[in-house]
Amino acid sequence: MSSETTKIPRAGPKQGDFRLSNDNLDRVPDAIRRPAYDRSSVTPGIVHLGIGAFHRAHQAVVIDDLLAGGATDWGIVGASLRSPDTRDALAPQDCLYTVAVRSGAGTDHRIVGSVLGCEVATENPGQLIARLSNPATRIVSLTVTEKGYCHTPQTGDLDERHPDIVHDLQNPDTPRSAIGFLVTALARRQNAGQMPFTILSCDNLSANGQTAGRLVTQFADLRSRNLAKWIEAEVAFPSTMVDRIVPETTGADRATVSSALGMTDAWPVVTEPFTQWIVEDRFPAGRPDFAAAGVQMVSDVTPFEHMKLRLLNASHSALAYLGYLAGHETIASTMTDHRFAAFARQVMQDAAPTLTMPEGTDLAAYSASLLQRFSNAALHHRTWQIAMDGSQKLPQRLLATMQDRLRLGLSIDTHALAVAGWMRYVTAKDEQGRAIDVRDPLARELFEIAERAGPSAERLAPALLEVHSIFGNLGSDPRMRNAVTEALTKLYALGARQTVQTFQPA
Ligand code: CS2
Repeated sequence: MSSETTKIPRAGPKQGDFRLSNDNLDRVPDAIRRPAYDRSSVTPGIVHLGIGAFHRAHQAVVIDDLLAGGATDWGIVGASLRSPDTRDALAPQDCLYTVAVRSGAGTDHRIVGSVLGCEVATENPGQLIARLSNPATRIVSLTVTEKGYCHTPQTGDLDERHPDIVHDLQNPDTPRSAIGFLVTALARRQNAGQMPFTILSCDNLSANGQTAGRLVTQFADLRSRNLAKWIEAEVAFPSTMVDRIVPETTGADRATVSSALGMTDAWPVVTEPFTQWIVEDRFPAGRPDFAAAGVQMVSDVTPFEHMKLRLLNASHSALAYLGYLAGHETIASTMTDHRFAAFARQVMQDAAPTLTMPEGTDLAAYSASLLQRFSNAALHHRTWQIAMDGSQKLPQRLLATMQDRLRLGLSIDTHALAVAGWMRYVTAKDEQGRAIDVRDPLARELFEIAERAGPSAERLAPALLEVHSIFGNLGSDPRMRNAVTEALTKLYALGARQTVQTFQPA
């Protein structure tokens, strides 16, 4: 998932004197697909919080298809919660941007027009609250990354001591967090006797809709019992499974896309051919005909969400930590070493017995397709990018599977090695002693634990396992302690490459 820490490359090529914009669309080469509708007749129906690369390569493309099919009251207004970079890049180009789909077969460019405007929450919180409170806004979708939910990852409950939550309780009209914005806008709607909007979480959390619902209600309850009750009764929080690999856009991407366009696109997105969106069908305030654009509408997304988190995201994180430690810059380069590919397959195989899937789901075929997607060398998906925010990702990607496997009496050695890779990574020193730029809300705390423990698996593994917000009770389970300590011992002794090479599943 794209993060708001992503920086837009500043200097870039100038393609003639032209910049992608409504006026210049007819100068784009004919082969490049562009909005097949009159953008001036589109009105916003969706506000999206966290308009990063992932949203622009996924949901906004679906909406672009629906607008072309005539659903013209479902345009998107995006908001960044912190950084002005996306707005600064998109505003001069009427929020048009290119989606570059890359694979071994080449690149397919498409210009997307579904984003009608882009706001920066911190600059004008009042404007965003007004937009959310406007009855025309019927869906508020979110990709604010795991840490954007201000919760304790292990329990899924609101972290009432989170600085943004503390701030938003005291300053309801100038919130900082997504939860703060949602609750203030919902309170306005309740006071005005209006219907609420539907909240559509598109982040990689388990039961993302339910989780968002719990957090919004818990926060509202801190403000007013009556508001919390109204939210419980009236607001829908459908869960969704979202899937598309979208690496952060680089300066080189911007240059190649601009050259294909013959004009500058300051902020294109680069992605893979695969895209999937599964959505629970609960939209009391209305919705576009998602299915017409290939979205799977279901009554319960849980099995698909677990499948994706435990197969795709789990093996992604495993490859990210261990691959980074072994000196691989990207996932595709890590996958060229067949031992890493075999390890990723094992992570998926070990997750399979913990999943209960609808009849007809072929987990082996799904896993094989994931391995292929990870090997897409046309994507420069950095291990460092995926390694970000591990403290927020581990519980739903790796630890839930370990808990289930322990319950089933199965070995947890494969996942223990992935967790040990994370532990070695958050020491902030790689195997050559070079600094690792660890990005994680708990980076400081984890680093201090690592400093106190020193480079000793016997000390480091139990110390990190005590971080309750990540590991909960699993951290004190002797089977967990033994498996992780053993894996970390090997990592220290042999290094990541060799440890993975000698890895034999039990
Ligand atoms: C990745 C995901 O950055 C990460 O943690 O595992 O963003 C992954 O690429 C997407 O979930 C794929 O759908």
